[in-house]
Amino acid sequence: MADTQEIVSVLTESRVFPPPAKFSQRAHIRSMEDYQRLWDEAEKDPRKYWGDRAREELFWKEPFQTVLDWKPPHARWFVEGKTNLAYNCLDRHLPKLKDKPAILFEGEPGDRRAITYGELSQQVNRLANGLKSLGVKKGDRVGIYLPMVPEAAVAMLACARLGAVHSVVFGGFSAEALQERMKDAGVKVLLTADGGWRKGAVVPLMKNVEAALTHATGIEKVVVLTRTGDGKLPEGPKFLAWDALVKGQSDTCEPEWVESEHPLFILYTSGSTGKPKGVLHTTAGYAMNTSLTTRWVFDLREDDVYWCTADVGWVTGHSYVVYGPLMNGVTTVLYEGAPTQPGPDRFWDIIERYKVSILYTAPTAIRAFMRLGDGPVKQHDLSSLRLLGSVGEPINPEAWMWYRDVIGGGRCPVVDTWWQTETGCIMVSPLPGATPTKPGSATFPLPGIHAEILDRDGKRVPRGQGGLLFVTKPWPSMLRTVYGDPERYVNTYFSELPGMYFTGDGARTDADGYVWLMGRVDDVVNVAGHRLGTAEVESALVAHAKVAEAAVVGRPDDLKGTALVAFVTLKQGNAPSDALKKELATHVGKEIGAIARPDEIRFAEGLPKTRSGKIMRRLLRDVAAGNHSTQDTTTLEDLNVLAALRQNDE
Ligand code: 6R9
Repeated sequence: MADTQEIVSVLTESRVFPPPAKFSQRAHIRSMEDYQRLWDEAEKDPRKYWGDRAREELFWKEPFQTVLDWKPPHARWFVEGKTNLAYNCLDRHLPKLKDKPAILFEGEPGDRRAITYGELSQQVNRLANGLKSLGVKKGDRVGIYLPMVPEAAVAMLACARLGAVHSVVFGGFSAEALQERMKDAGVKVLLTADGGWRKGAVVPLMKNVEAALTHATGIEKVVVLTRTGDGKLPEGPKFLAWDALVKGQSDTCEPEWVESEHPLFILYTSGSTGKPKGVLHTTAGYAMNTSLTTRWVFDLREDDVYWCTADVGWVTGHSYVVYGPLMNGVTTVLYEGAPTQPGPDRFWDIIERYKVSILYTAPTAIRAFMRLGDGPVKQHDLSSLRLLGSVGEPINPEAWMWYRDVIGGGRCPVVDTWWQTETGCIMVSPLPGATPTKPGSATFPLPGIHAEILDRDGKRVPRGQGGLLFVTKPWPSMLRTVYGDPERYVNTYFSELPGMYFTGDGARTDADGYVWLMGRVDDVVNVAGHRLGTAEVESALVAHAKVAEAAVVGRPDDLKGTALVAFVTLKQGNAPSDALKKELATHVGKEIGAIARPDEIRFAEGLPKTRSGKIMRRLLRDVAAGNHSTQDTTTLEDLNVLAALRQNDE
């Protein structure tokens, strides 16, 4: 839930920053009149609007006739068309951009590689041919568990070229999390590496893969890239070296021309209940929206050096590290490691050396840099920057101002972009040449995106009031289903108000109609920009032999946005201790990944419950935050439990 302090501070925010005139003059969208014109066009005839965009944005092997087939809540876009996303990212640029860097890579240890569009295209084709030789065909699922190295992009594009469906798992996830996802997606081939570099140490990807393979996963082959080790493979016929697979493969590969609605990828994300959901995106709608929003929101120009710091394991990495920039033919920076390795100025050093012009990062990172002070920033020349973006969680006005003033030198527009794994692309965001920005507001929905703030009855809430954020009309890059669980798609996203997509976020508009995001209204928390379901962490905790019951809630945190607090009751015969706290935290790390490790574990005799036995998380949120609850406790089964939890506080 939103931090109340945050809400107060954004409510009183009155600063407005119009786009710098020099920026607007050269921008794709130059004024609010231009924005309004596009908005009206999309509103008047959405099929014409999106159809035109799709024809402009993509190369079509076969044209579509039907822009949208909408049987709520199921959408099919650009129905008869055929295209290929790898072709759109690479081949169509080659006549002009063959020798232009597509990727500027920097490893954490300092190794560097520049890969041109020509070279990237060859690498993708070789790997695609290699995958074919392993029997990968259109529609097969391929797992990707790699560090942030160029091969991660190569792997995604090779899948897209073959019409295989990729499922990337963030390298920070554990063996258990990997195994669960691979099994759910029915992955046939897994592309991985021996390890990756993070904070000067090796992330043991291969070890995790081996552990995952001790369970049934259905994986037939594991292709291993050498990154950190000596190239020795684990024993067994499943394992194959990446180099050996691509060696001798042809560097041309005919793209598989797929239908618009052919699945492109499955990406697992946390929900309010149960296991992570496999969000499924299809080809053409996703590609079109991603390409368009990258150009408009980041106001891309041919000579931009664009750096999105997200990992390819998250949707931001899919849409705005790999597909969006490459579809637009710009140069994208890929950095493997931690932001402060080896020193607090690593990011600024990278920006200075590569002359990065657009930086897109998360509020958590910005707040962490803010804490380090202006010193590390001032050591570097950041004058190449012309635009700054933020994503992943609400950005507090103070961090926004620091970003603008200290990183952007006061001259770069800041775009705070709201979107989700499910939306595929940016939905609510300033257009930097047009929109006057306010620190902490994502401003307005993009043209054609009907993001609306409604109450539970579907009525639009008046300006100034809070409500739930819905998207009331379909858009091309919306998720199509939850992989393997079509009912969950309907229940999770379209049951609050039938036919309308529920985001899970609370939001309000101010007197000028600006949108202010207020955080999740469900049991999803955003820890350091990483999306987690409290239910997942709870189920990891109760899987521990000593734990009877667990409830996990978010607590506002200056740095991470939200910190995780776990309330745990123990099975009889087990005593609370600091050692056990450590053991439980490690256990969660093993079950899910380090990002899910609770920041605080509190042992309790009992958890507050309603008479029907539901844990009252809203009360626990107050206890965790140290607030005296003003909430209604009439349904609380045992008031003593609450009193005891509070006492533990003192
Ligand atoms: C892209 C991404 C989605 C959730 C979303 C919301 C939060 C993302 C935000 C933001 C406020 C922004 N979120 N961007 N909240 N302002 N600019 O992060 O996808 O990992 O699926 O998370 O993140 O709560 O619902 P994902």
